[in-house]
Amino acid sequence: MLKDQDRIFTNIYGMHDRTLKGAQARGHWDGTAGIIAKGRDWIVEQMKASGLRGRGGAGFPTGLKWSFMPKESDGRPAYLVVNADESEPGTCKDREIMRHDPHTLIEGCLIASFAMNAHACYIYIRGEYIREREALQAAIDECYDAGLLGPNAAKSGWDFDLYLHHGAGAYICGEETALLESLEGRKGMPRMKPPFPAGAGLYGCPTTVNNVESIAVAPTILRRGPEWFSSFGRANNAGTKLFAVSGHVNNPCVVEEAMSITFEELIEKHCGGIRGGWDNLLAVIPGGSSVPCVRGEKMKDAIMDFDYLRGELGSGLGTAAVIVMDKQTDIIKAIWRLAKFYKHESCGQCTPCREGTGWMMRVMERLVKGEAAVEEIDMLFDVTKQVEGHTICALGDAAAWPIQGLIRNFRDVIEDRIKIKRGGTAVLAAE
Ligand code: L3W
Ligand code: SF4
Repeated sequence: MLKDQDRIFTNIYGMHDRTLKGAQARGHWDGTAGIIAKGRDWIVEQMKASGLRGRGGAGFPTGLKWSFMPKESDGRPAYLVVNADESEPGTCKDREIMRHDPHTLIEGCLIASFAMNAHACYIYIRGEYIREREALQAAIDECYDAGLLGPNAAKSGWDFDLYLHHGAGAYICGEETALLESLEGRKGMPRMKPPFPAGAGLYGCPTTVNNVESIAVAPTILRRGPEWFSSFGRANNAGTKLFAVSGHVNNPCVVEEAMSITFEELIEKHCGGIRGGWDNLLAVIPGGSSVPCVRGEKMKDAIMDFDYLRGELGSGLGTAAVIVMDKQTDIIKAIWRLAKFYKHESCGQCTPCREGTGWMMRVMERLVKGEAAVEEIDMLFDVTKQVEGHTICALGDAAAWPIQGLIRNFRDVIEDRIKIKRGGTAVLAAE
């Protein structure tokens, strides 16, 4: 179990003073100018050496992403954009950072922006996060008053402005290019990639979009050293990580733990166990609603990191939003609810997603009631394969994967429901 002295987020439960004074007393904003004085290359190399992988879902190496930004300005300004549009079902870790530990994020914005030659940073916060917006804005205001933001920010010699922009409730605005469109004042519709934001992002300028947690951990990594950070977790899966555990555990919570902790340890140490005991565990979605669910019996010894969950279980760490479902759950209905969510949130600009999400949702609706033919299970799976990888952004994949996970892991449950509905015999489409 991670020791308290190794936790980056020292106020994740809001037990301490979240103001600048309190944050400084806990070690934040310590030696910020000294870190900046070491220069861009040093910062980027340290971040690469730490092994930090993006905490927003895709796990892209953070230092590498920062290195894509042009070293010298070509006349265009560079921007850092923080993706705080936390909307992935089950995900509520960034909320806790912004509510209770906002200075970790603000200090990270300054250092990361300097490393990427950006004098301005926008934090795009989920519209529904009203209290978090207030807490973050209050912290930003404090920093301006204290000279930590603005001209010669934190006496670093770097002029830096930080803006908070709030969304209006669209999940798709968490996709980085839709977020940029929205920030520019247009409808949040994803752009084709490439070009990636590092080449042409906000207002056509070099831009890096990073998740809140990725930026908020950077100052501590730079203060304590990349070796300290990479001493947690396994190779290629380094660091500490916020896990948001919800659903049928006795004590749902957000907790910072070492990456690669086992699922059993995570649940027993921090969540008071599974409701009704381990024998009552049906399924887990280990990384936010976009990754496939896994059968409960495969999860107990699972290693909670990118490579294990994807490589061994065909799922993913995603945002590390761990959704636990016990045997009282109607798993078909739970996945149908996600299908409904993705249909609702599809921006509609590409056909496989616009049409496919509705189609998948309608078949799922019938599977919930058992009003389908057994062959339709394979047909539904085929359709998910037509959607996956054939769309402009990852929402198409995100809509397809939970259904694939259901069919792979719970085909027996789907078939049984059809049989029961038809009076005990599986019905074929030809009948
Ligand atoms: C320059 C290249 N940059 C990749 C950058 C790219 C992006 C990052 C990752 O989707 C996933 C999605 C959700 N040159 C580059 C490059 N980049 N190649 O690296 O890119 P990508 O395309 O792998 O992922 P993505 O489009 O950012 C994110 C999944 O995460 N997810 C959760 C999402 C929800 C939230 C939330 O609520 N906070 O994030 C859960 O699984 O489905 O697959 O920056 O530009 N050659
Ligand atoms: Fe829009 Fe869906 Fe296409 Fe993404 S995949 S661009 S959400 S229609």
